Amino acid sequence: MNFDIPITIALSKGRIFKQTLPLLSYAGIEPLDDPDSSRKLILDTNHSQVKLLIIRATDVPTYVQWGAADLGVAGKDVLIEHGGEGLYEPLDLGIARCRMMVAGAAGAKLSGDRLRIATKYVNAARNHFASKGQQVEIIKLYGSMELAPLVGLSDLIVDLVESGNTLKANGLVPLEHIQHISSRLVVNKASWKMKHDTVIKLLGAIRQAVTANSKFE
Ligand code: PRT
Ligand code: MG
Repeated sequence: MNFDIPITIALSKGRIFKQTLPLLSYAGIEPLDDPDSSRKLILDTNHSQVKLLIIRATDVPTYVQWGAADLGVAGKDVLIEHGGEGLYEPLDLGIARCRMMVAGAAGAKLSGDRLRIATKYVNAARNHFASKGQQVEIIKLYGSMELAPLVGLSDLIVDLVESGNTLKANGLVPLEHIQHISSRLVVNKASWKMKHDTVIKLLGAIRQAVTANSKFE
């Protein structure tokens, strides 16, 4: 692909960066630095016009919404909490997959009066229990949710589960499936209009990579 206009893509370090790299590579984009060894927050690529921003996973939708990045890659969990304002979400990348679950001690009650739910995913948790007609008290945490039921802060938690090892190590079990989570490509609405041809071409190349990826699963 040729890039005749500047394109900025927001990514988080870790699993999203690692799993997005092969998709970008398919579109001919190769970063010139590795975010794990470099402290740079703006990575140059083999295309002088294409830059990668390395930011916190939860900040990706914000950078894209405000146009500080044209595109971004963010987990559906993060997008649900952000609300999606100012963003298009044209492509499920099928990467960084996990499940959003209700978890707690084995045999913990899932219904009852005013259950307390500790979670980082306040919107998703509220929607889930509301859809079952259940009034719950949500306690917002920023991490280590598994601790909350162990010390009586909450009855249950809502968290992401991949292998289940983190729950198990803390004596908890998954109790109820909320939804499958994967990462999505998001595009700033103004960039979608103003940089339409380039964005559409890039999207097409990444879509091909996603299809090729899914054939190996
Ligand atoms: O930590 P920071 O605030 O910087 O960001 P982050 O934790 O959101 O970033 P990162 O890279 O950890 O996650 C980025 C995205 O990856 C998330 O938004 C999810 O969409 C997706 N993802 C996929 C996961 C997991 N799998 C996952 N297992 N995100 C987090 N986890 C955590 C989970 O919260 C729990 O603590 O891993 C633990 C459970 O894993 P298992 O294998 O023990 O079940
Ligand atoms: Mg993390």
